[in-house]
Amino acid sequence: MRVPAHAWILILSLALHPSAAGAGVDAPEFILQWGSRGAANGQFSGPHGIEIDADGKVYVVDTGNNRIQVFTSDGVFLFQWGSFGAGPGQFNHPHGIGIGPMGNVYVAATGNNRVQKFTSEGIFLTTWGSFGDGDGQFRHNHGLAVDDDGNVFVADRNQNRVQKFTSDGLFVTAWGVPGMGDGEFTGTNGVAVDAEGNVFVGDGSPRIQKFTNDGVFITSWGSAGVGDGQFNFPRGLSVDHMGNLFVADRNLHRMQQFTGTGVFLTRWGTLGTGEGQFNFPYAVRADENGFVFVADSSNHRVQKFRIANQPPLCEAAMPTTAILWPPNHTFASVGIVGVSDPDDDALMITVTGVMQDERIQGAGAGTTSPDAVLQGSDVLLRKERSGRGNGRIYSIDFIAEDSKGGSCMGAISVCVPHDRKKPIGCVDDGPTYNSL
Ligand SMILES: [Ca+2]
Ligand SMILES: [Ca+2]
Repeated sequence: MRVPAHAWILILSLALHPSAAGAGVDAPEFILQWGSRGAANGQFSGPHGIEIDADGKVYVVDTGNNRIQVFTSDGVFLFQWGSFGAGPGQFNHPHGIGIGPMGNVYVAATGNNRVQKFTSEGIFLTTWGSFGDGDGQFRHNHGLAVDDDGNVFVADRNQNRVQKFTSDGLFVTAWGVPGMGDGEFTGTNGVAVDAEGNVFVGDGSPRIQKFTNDGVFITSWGSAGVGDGQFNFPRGLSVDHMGNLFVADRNLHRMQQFTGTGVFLTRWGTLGTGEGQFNFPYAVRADENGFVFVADSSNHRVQKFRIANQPPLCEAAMPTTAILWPPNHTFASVGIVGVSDPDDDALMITVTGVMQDERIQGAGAGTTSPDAVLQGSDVLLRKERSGRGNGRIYSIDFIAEDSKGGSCMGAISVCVPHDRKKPIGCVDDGPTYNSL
């Protein structure tokens, strides 16, 4: 069989294309802000912690006012609790906050070296911790994070360690000694846990360290400086549901976004009071809806950002059936798989056109027509080819759209081979004829 130079053969063993690697993304976009300096509802005095619950409510640690304020996702004040002191529900310089899988709220207070556990409405449940060096004691606890199993991780700053507790405050383990090596700390500050239970820690050195759920060192990245992936006091950490790590790079007044393995993705922010500017941002939290909230401490406000949408990826698209057989002139329904979205958005796929490399109703190809029928995300293709040809190729164009305006266009090919001789395939003579 003579093969035209431009032709290619579609073999059964179709290889998956590697999906495009995310070499950088757009910076999140500013959505809104709330807060000003003061002690009234919706005002702040140097907020050092922030957390989002499963309903999207925003819990802000209003450090200077020794209270927790709760807002809607758009900054409407809902309720608050707390005052200065050492009693149940009172605080002394609270910093870290985390919300467990059952909705319970944990707050680490530096001044009295304890963690308090509350209901989602702020009703006191229990407390643990005191000043000291033992298990479950603290020397200025800062960041706090809760994993999906309810374990509570506390950055025990002046002991240069992270302590892990059960959801009720029973000591599980601790790790860290002073130093700059792997698994060593110069004052632990920010802590975050991803969906797999990996623990990320920021300390006084310009780096992020990643550990297993029990504190085994995995990797670290970062160096001193102002470039991408460099830090000057990475104070606040948060992992979103896609595994992106957000870092509040406090002394550089900016946010940085990484993959869970430390690949730099983007950064935003400079010193200032404008939208998207920061003044010592202490904490950052990403929710499950693509929003990022920052406790912009010295601006006494919260800023809300939306993570930039990434369009779907069509490159790895494949037909649900690549070879149609036998050629009995009936229709076969073919769908499209392999289209993905970096944000995990739901996708709508629409087949937009079908072309083929053999004439419609050609000699020996039967007298049926049309040869394809569009059916939304699927297409009906006629199992048919010319008896004197080299196999029929259907070229199917489609568009994939996410719910945020992102889209990609792609094409797949389906073959009706001339015969069953190995290798089974088709010679593509070009998408010349409209199958519809
Ligand atoms: Ca998307
Ligand atoms: Ca052909």
